[in-house]
Order: sequence, then structure tokens, then C-alpha cells
Amino acid sequence: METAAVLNLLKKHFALDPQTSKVLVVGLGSTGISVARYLQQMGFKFAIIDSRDKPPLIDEFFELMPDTPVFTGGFDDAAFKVATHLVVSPGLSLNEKPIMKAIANGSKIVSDIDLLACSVDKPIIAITGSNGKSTVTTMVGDMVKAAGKHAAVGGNLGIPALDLLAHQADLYVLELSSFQLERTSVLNAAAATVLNVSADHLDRHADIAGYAQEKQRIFNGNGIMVINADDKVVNAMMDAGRQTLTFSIKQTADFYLANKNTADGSLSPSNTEYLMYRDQPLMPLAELPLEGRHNAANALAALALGVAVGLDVQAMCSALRNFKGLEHRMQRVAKIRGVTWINDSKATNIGACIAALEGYVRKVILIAGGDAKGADMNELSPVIRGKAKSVVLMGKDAPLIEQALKNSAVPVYAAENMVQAVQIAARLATSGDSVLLSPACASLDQYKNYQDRGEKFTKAVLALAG
Ligand code: UMA
Ligand code: ADP
Repeated sequence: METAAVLNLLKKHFALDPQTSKVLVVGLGSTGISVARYLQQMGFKFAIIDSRDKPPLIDEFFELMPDTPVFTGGFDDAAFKVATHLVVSPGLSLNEKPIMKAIANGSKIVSDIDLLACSVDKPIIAITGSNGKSTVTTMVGDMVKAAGKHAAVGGNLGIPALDLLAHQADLYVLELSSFQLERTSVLNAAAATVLNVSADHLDRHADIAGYAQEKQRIFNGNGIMVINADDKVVNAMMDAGRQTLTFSIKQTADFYLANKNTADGSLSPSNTEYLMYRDQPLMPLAELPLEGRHNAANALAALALGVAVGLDVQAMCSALRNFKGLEHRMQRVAKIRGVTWINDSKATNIGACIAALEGYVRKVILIAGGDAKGADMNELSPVIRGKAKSVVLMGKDAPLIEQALKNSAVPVYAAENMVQAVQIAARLATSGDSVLLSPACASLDQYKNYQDRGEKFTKAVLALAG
């Protein structure tokens, strides 16, 4: 988009003006750097502040913008006092005292997503939810490519939204977290979805209703809403006045699963399920190369988003057939002496663990635990009782899960680290069993991140093979 047109929008929506505004970029992580780069290109006056003594990207920043004022090692009141606008990175709560004070004194909050939305005239597809965001975002990106168009894919997924402006794109596909959404006001995506809502990040949001409310902001505007008909909280976000596409793995919807093969009006063999678009069978579910029934929901959501922006249905199905799946999400690590080992380390909340377990017909051995982030582990109890033969627990909040299973018949074992957890699971497993690492908790109490946890699991499992 022409710079003048972008500046007009920024002025209209946020009174943001290169001549008069003083912007404070709060946080010197990947978002902060992308915002600084954008503001510099657009000719704004700005400074950057980070509470840490040595933010991880400080050296890169000094090299990039040696003349920009930088404050580190705390939140200096003086820097906030002069700021007309704050762009606060998603890792920081808006409830930080200096931020709240600045807002009370009239500073306006603008997010990197707002800045992107004001800078592009191509459709944005926006994806949020407690689980499945990265999977669906990647699927949609692949679908856009398969349809012969150029997708810019990023946001919470990894590439900060504003860095996507460096490439020409026909469509922007954004994964958005509740933290990004809570501070975004002008997104107006052409198609948007909340995939599901389950307890997560309750250490940052007051309660699940507040968390859902932030997610719902993804629908602000007048684009097509893609709604999960199986999720009560998401269903309540429906707006009768808006164009909507629904998806479901449990009931008929715009996108759903069915055994009916309507090509010739006959029923297909009962074990052949199809991904359906209204009365049109799109492809057999078995051709989706992913473990777990929740991935059928993800595929249907991705198809709905693609249809919402006019992508070719056959091209989208071809992208789904070729979809490799993402690491650490229901990833099959090995089959050793008849036991299948699955790495679902990215299951950092209850909803993901429940979805993983629900996908199994036979009972599994579950490895779980870590930092529960304030969630109620009792919610796990029914599905663990129904789907787990035994549970191996580790990490800070293992006692919460153990307590939730107190009066159940499911045997619980304690492990101090991943190697021990895998060895205990290996002793418990017999040929034909599956061992599932799906922790229902964040990893940071014992690991660098969920990737590190998944890698340690994989290494310990492969060591079993000798
Ligand atoms: N921090 C401070 N002081 C500061 C600024 C940051 O201590 O002054 C800390 C934060 O508390 C946080 C860390 O630094 O622990 C990183 O925060 P950040 O906002 O600078 O993070 P970025 O590097 O900009 O990365 C963010 C997203 N991170 C978070 O929301 C925590 C990345 O998502 C995202 O890929 C990136 O923007 C680009 O959009 C990561 C993530 O973990 C993958 N997201 C959470 C999730 O998926 O559950 C929400
Ligand atoms: P996110 O980006 O929202 O964290 P991912 O695609 O990275 O989502 O998957 C995170 C975790 O959630 C993984 O454990 C994965 O198996 C699980 N998951 C993926 N899709 C869904 C879904 N639709 N419902 C519940 N859990 C899911």
C-alpha cells in the first residue's frame, strides 16, 4: 500500500502521526524489533524500552538502529511519560504498573497487528484458539500456495507480523495469540476463526471468560466468521448479522465428517469417512496424513477459511494430502518392540492433552506434567480415567494431576526427568501399546521450551532402541 494511504489510516484510527507522535516500543524481542523497523521506515519518532538488563536482541538492535534511544534494566517512568503511543510486546502484560499509568495518562495502545492491518490492502486470514493455531495456520499457508497464490504466513507462529511486509503477498495468514488480540483493535480480517477455547494462560488472564473475550476480538470487523460448532464457548461468539461458515467433527455443519458418499448417492463402506463441504465429499479423512481426530477438525477449519477467501477446493485438498504435520504435535517418534511412541510436547494445556487422548480407541500410557499455568487439572481426570492405562508424572505441578486422579483406578508413577519417565513407561508398556507424551502443562519449569522437552523425549525413546 502507498505510504500516504497507510499514514492516513494510522492517523484516522490511532491519531498516530510522524510529525506529532512519540511512540514507545515496549519490549525488545522479535516483536519489538519488527515494530522498530516499521516505525523507522515510516518516519516515526520512537524509543524502545525493555525491563531486562540485557534483552536477547539488544546487540542486533544496536547494529540496526544505533541512533534510537534504548532504555533497559527496568521501566523508566520518564520514558513512559512522554509517550503518546505504546506498542507493547505480547510477552508483557498490559497490567504492568508503568503501562497502566501511561494509559491512564492518555497514551494510546497500538499493536503490531494493528500496524499491519493498516498497512495492507490484501485479505488477512486470522487464526486463534487455545489449540491448533500453528497447525491450521500452516495448513492454510500451504493451501494458498497450492492454489497458486503467494501467502505471507506468520504472527505468533514465528515471523512477527510486520516482518511479513518485506514480501509481496496475495494473502496474509496470521496466527494470533490472546495476548496479541487483547491489544489489537482494527484487524478486520477477511476470514477469521477461534478454533476452540479451553483453559490456558490463566496466569495472565483473569478467568476463562476474560480469555475467551480476548480471543473473540479476532472477529472484530465484517469478514467471514469460521465457527467451531462443537465448542460451546466459540458457538456463543456467533453473530446472526455476519456471514458465517461452521465446522464440526461431531455433527452436520458447513464443513464436517460423514460416511455418506454423495457422488453416486450411495453409502461408502462404513469405515470410509469423508471431509465434507455441505453435500460435497471433498476427500477421505484417511488421506489426511496426521494422527489424532482433532486434526480432522483442524483440516475442516482450514478448508472453511480457504473457501471464505475463494481458494480452489481441489488445490486445498491436495495441500492437506501433502501436509507433513508439525514437530512436537502428535508426532510419531518410533515403534520399538511393538510399542508406538508419540511426541505431543506442544500439548501445553489441558485441551490439547484431552484432544490427544480422545483420539485413541485403545488405552495408552500417558506421560504428563510441568507448569499448569493456573489451570484446574481436575478437568483432565475423566479423560485420563477413560483413556489411560497408567500415567507417568513429572514437573512442578505433577502433584496437582496426581491429586486429580486420587480416587481413580489409574496407576500413577513419579519421574524426576524425561529419561526416567521414558524408562518407567517402557517398563509398563507391552507390544501393541502406545506411549504418549502430552503433558497438559508448559515446559518451562524443567526445560528451555516445549521443543527442548520434545527433543529430550525423542532422544530418550531412541536410546531404548539401543
Ligand atoms: N520480556 C520481559 N521484559 C520486557 C519484554 C519482554 O521480561 O520488557 C519477556 C516476556 O515476559 C517474555 C519474553 O520476554 O517472557 C518474550 O516476550 P516478547 O513479547 O518480547 O516476545 P517476542 O520475542 O516478541 O515474541 C512474541 C511471541 N511471544 C510471546 O507472546 C511470549 C512469540 O510467540 C511470537 O512468535 C512473536 O512475538 C512474533 O509474533 C511465542 C509464544 O510463546 C511462540 N507465544 C505464546 C504461545 O504460543 O503460547 C503466546
Ligand atoms: P497452537 O499453535 O494453538 O499451540 P498447535 O497446532 O501447535 O496449536 O498444537 C498444539 C497442541 O494442541 C498439540 O499438542 C496438538 O496436538 C494439539 N492440538 C492441535 N489441534 C488441536 C485441536 N483442534 N484441538 C485440541 N488440541 C489440538
